[in-house]
Amino acid sequence: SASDDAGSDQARLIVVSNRLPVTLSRSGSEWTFKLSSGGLVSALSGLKREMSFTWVGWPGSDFGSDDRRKINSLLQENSCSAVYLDDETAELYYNGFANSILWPLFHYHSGEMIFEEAAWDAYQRANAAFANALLDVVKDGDLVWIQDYHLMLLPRMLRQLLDARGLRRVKIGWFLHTPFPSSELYRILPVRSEILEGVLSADLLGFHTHDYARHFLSSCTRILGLTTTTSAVESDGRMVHVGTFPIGIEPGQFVDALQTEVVKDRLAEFERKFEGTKVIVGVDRLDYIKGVPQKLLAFEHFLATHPEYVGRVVLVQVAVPSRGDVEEYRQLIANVYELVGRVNGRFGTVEYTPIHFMHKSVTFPELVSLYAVADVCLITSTRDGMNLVSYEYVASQQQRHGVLVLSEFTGAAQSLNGAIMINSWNMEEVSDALHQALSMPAEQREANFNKLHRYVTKHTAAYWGLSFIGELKRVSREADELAQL
Ligand code: GDG
Repeated sequence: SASDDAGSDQARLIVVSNRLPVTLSRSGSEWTFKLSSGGLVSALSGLKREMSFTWVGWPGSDFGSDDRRKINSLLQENSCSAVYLDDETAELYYNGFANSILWPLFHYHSGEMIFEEAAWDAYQRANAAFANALLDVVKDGDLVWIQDYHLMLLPRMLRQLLDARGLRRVKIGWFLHTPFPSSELYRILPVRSEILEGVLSADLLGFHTHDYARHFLSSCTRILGLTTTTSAVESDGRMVHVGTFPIGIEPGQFVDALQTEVVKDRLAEFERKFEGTKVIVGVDRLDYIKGVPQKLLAFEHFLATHPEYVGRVVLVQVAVPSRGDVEEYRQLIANVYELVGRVNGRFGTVEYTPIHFMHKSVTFPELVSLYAVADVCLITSTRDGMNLVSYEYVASQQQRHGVLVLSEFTGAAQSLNGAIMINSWNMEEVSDALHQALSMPAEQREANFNKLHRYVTKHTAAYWGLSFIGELKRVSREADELAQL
């Protein structure tokens, strides 16, 4: 199994991501350390229980050289190591290049992509800073697992530095959390070759779905003229392996939370509040890929075409603030506010508010209580690497066997058999799916839930991490054996 494979020897693992999963704060001269939450943190906390690793990333600020010394030792005690970037580089690399160029392009929003040379320069500087910082951490024979679109030049930059020092037994993996787009779209990127070549110095490249891997491979063929198979690219005389590793969640976190007093109390409150009313839940970072306007329009259409549901169903939408310093996100916020106001104005009464809209994040117990009370979870992403909200809803629905209505443009749609699949651009279809979900007989809900639940419980975050690391070790052993022939 993946787990035996990953645990079989004692290679050290180093995980690298843009942001360290920590919030550092100071009171007086004392620094304190708090683990922050988020998708990647949850995913890797599953892996952490199975194998230990050092986490390398940007700590969130430049800090001063005096503070850095204290921060570094605090981080070290917690198996973390910081890559410091000056504030201007950090801003331009993260917001300017990663979030304004690669993010829209990878999610098929090429219209939003504005290529700026200064942002590209900062992206190169930041990736180089990561490569240099890693040299202090990495020993020969280590496994380095690089995360996501922020660090696509890092495999190559790191490999060059390591080769120059004769550290030839370090193995590098890279995993993409977003979609990889069709080569027809990817090729519009001015630095398309540099980015592909950047990741091709890794030994193993991982994607959420077969389609993303396939798009990546055809970009390598069409743009770089490389020879590919369905699971490898030949680059610079080396085989670079390409695989599919769908991420998951830790379902136990949700099951355990449902047993706590806070969640039980809150759930009982919600049940009283929504008695006689069906609840549809939505949880999204307020990002244009999540299709929140499409969701609101479809809900409006549903109420307009099914008047018997007016007053009897609510949409509870959590919209977590995200990247508010990028222009496209500000426009999205204005658009969403207007739509919420319109639907509530059109169908609301003194007794009835159709959409409960929160533009803020909620606590974990609040989130679990909302998942648990909801009869339906509605996900309308127009593109989404995986979408973990769909998994989390299933993990919280042991009691109710609620219905998942899931956009076919999420990675999750490839795995979650048992959901009602929708094209989120088709308002009529989403509205029909809501009707079907709200009127589905209990036996069918249970049958669907069982299929979903089996998948979510087996394909956990730990399973994802161990599969990737197991495969990285396997392809490395294979390469070492070949080299000895
Ligand atoms: C990227 C890819 C891919 C949300 N609101 C609250 C809250 N959350 C948590 C959820 C979930 C996470 O945030 C969101 O994960 P998603 O996967 O749905 O979406 P992205 O943030 O866009 O993640 C995505 C993922 O990376 C992993 O590879 O699946 O496709 O875009 O865990 O629970 N948590 C709390 N309060 C909130 O208000 N506590």
